[in-house]
Amino acid sequence: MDWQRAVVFSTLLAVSWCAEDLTFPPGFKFGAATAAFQVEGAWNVSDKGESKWDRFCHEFPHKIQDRSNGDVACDSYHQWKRDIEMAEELGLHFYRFSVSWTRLLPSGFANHISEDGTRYYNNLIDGLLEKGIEPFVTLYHWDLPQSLQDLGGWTNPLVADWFADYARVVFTLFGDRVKWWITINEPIVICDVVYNSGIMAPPIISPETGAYLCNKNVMMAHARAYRIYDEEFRPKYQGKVSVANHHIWFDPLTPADAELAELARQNAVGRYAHPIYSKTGGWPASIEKALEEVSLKRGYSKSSLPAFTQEEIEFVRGTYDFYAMNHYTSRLIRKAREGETFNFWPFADCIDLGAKVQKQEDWDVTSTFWFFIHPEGIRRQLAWLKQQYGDIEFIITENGFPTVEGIHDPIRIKYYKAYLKQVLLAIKEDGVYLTGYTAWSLMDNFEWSDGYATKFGLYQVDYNDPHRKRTPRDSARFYKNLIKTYTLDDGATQDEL
Ligand code: GBH
Repeated sequence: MDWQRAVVFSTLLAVSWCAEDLTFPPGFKFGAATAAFQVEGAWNVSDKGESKWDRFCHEFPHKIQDRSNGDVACDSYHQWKRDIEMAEELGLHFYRFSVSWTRLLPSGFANHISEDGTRYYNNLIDGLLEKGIEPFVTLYHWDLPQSLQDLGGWTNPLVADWFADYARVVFTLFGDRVKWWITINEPIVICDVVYNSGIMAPPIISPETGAYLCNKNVMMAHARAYRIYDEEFRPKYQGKVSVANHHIWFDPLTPADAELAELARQNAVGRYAHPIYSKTGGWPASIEKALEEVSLKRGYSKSSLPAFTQEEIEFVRGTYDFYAMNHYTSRLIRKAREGETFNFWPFADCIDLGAKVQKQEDWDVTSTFWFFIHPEGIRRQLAWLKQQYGDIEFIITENGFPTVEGIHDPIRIKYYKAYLKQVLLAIKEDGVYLTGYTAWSLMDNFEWSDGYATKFGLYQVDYNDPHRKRTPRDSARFYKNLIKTYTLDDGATQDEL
């Protein structure tokens, strides 16, 4: 290259660099996630107790797309060394996994701690730390002990006591080595999806009551666990605790729907975040009002959304050390027209707000029905959260993409790039203090009511192989490379795996 061409070339490089800075800030952390029920299998080995998802799959196989269950799943209970190896291959800074409540406490209560369960999580945690990978642990990712479900599960206020006892056991056993904690994964799924849809465990439909009882109980359970950590464990271990909310980004269909879109955000996110992250605590005022109105209209004497006492408001408020955000998809929202029927909230309509949701025409669909592609949604969601709850530390605890088959997954890479670009804009343009990103998922796994048909893995899992062989997809190479180079720039070299 002669000097003139060299000058032109470097100028072009500099210009494109300024126009688009595709690098992540130094110190930014990348991880990947799984959840116990989705990967562990070994559903009844040793003294493990039955969870509500074990029961659901066994009793209602027709509710799972391929009539499958979590009995063996990815067999991570036996394949944990390979799981650690994959995390190491990718160069992950942290691995987010969850503890199975009934593997540790077979009866659901803290009267008996399983030695076998303790050993399993000790092996996983120690193995990760040996490789310099931080364990990022979720206490509860949807697998409630069936014994507690039989007593009403998340609609029984005593669930806060049961969860607090369980949390104390987990912090006691593993708190010396685990510094990152999520109490509960996606309360909106545990409450709103479960009690509105009947497609997840338990199949109890109670949209007007169950979903809201659950909402308050989950907030109290989270706060109990947070306070226990704060008082009994933080002084010696200095870890961080939060709850991972699920976020569907709502945009108004027309400008006239702007207020409704904001109400939907408060209903989907605010109802689970405002009590914890806002300055005032308690329910978002707009939602408190809307739900009281609809409850009275339905003939109830008071709102279906249980009130917090002042003491409870103070107890829940501020129970976070960072904000954990799961995000996948977006919706457009509009006012329902006379006579329109409603599909169930939150991935579809919202009867309580008289709202219909839809996809924007130019959003691509994916292999699973609830998921449309809208990369800008993740940026707007982060900016909204910052505006609502202040300039706090954010970590994306889940984001990922579903496919059906195959090792070559250019579409997943395209998704990750598009969403991560928006994440960078949130950091650089909107000033969101975002310190980490988690890919869902490290490997294909039991995708709840989709069974094994929908695949989110960076690694493919062969379910016909007794050892559940894991093979890296092209997207695994992409992610490894991103972690190594800290840039989304296409020019960066692709590593072998
Ligand atoms: C997250 O859920 C979960 O944390 C994780 O376990 C899961 O594997 C991952 O994302 C990918 O799905 O009846 O219309 O609500 C995301 C929320 C909740 C989306 C259940 C799909 C079922 C469809 N999911 N929902 S619907």
